[in-house]
Amino acid sequence: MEITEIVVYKLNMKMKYPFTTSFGTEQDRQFLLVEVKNKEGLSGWGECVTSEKPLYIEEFTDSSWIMLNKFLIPQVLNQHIEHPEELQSLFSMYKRNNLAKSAIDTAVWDLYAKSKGIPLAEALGGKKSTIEVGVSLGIEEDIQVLLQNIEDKTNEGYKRIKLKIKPEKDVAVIEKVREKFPTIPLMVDANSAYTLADVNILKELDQFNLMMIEQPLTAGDLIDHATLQKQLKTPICLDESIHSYEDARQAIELGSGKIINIKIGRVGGLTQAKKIHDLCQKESIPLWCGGMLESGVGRAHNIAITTLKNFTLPGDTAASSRYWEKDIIEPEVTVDNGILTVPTDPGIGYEVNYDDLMKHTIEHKTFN
Ligand code: OSB
Ligand code: MG
Repeated sequence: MEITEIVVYKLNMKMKYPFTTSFGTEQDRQFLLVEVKNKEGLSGWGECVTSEKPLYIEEFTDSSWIMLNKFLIPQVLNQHIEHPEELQSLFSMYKRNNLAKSAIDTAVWDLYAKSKGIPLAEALGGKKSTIEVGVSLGIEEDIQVLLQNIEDKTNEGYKRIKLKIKPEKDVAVIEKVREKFPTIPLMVDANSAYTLADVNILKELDQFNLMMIEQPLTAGDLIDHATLQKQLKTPICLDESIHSYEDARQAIELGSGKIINIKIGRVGGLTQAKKIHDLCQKESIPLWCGGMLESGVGRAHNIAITTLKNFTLPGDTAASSRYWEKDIIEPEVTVDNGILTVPTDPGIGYEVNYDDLMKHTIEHKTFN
């Protein structure tokens, strides 16, 4: 493949509903799309899953824009690339900035699969034709609203419900949820809102038969999570602590958790995601694919990686309509009774609707 042109798009896209986590509320998604084009006129698409502010992770949309423009795009433009794995060595001298790296990595994987005429899932080695999905629900001020959201999503057939928690919005909330829904597959996500001083609160969650507690402690921490896991019956799932293969290896060695949520962006792209997948499979650590409130482009990549064997737990890759009035891809991602059918067209298997893309684009830049 020779990448002859790259376009970066900065989008503002309003979600149907606000989404509240322990770190804040988001409704206006501001993120980037990267389009890589080859000589033959094929386009590969990737999403930079940043937000306007660095609240979940240190990167943010404007920082990634600079990272892409100044450092990453010059590394791949007009390069001859046989396989997307070659980006690892082209990017490795630049530290972190995984969300920006992932935007190009995923676009090049899409282009690669399209140039071979095969679905991205197949290019990655995925074998599943359907995947199971769950849904992540934000914190609500009013418990009745939360209970209604859970009921709606359960009725739609989602395979598990994930609830965001934070201090003061934890044990009492989950107690009410379990009263009404005693047996649904349920988990919680704290987004790093606790410390080891809160161990008694976290231990109280053990009574609710949760599938897991996602990222209770500081982003990046592995040591305190290992200490905490020894005191909890509920498995800990790591999100903000896993940025690389090395993080995953160390987390497994330390016993920092029993499950890993892989986000393609957070680990720097599909090549790293696949490498972490293979390690976790060998080490019997179950995986699921996390979400970043993506547009259809990022969602399509999440679907493709989830077809790998060790993604055994339902992920956060819900239907387009859970987030958007109208997604920017065609067809939109649909979920039927918690089951998502993996597309079979080449590459990501969805077409970007250029008119819809442009409706949400506030700035774009072409490199050639
Ligand atoms: O921690 O998994 C998270 C959304 C934004 C940032 C972090 C997280 C989330 C979600 C929503 O939980 C996942 C989704 O529905 O895309
Ligand atoms: Mg999370």
